[in-house]
Amino acid sequence: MAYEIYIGDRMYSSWSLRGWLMLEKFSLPHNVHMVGLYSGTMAQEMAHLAPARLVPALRTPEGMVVGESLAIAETLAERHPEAKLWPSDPAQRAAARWLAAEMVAGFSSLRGECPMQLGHIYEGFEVSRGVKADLERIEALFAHARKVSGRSSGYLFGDYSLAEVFYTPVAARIMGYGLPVSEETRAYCKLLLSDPAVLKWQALAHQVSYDPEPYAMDLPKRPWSLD
Ligand SMILES: N[C@@H](CCC(=O)N[C@@H](CS)C(=O)NCC(=O)O)C(=O)O
Repeated sequence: MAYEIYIGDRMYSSWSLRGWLMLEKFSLPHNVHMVGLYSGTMAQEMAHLAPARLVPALRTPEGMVVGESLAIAETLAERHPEAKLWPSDPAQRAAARWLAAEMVAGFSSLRGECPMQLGHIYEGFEVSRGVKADLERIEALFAHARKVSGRSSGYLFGDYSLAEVFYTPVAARIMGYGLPVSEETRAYCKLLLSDPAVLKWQALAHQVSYDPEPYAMDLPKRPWSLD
């Protein structure tokens, strides 16, 4: 029996990426359903999942529908304790939940000004005060996570957890717009984005093209690379 995960796009939908990673990275069997995020058919294609109306949305093997990334994450973590979606240690688990919750609720400048895209690296992006403040906050949260876990590099809590799921699209924004962060944060972003699951997602993203390109910026760009 498999989960059904509804997503909208691979190149641009950060929430879709999170919803899929929660299943893919923890080896939870799933089928992917793509709905028309940019074609105007999404509402109709998701009507049977109401009141879920955004991507990602999850349907469990028994038919229960869950919307909202954090609710999906908690549902999966509760149903699959053996998969260790959250860290086992209570203090680390609390910190991981904090990071995920703050991601869902915050960083509005970064999210608004640097839409996730996995296609290319923009050059010359001018960092606003708001984006700078969001980056500083993200790095403060990473520092807190590392203090709690005692891990100075690699995944924040030692093993891959939902914290990584929630921050992978943040890493894509940092790398995709060449945003100024510490070497440690850059190394962490590269770790998240070189994950085989993310590379698989990114390769599939390139199979779809849009005209005009969503969220295109009038800036020079170069091919995607983590160098
Ligand atoms: N708070 C939601 C956000 C989900 C979300 O905004 N998804 C976007 C796609 S990235 C969406 O469905 N947009 C369609 C719309 O707003 O009509 C979550 O955590 O899952």
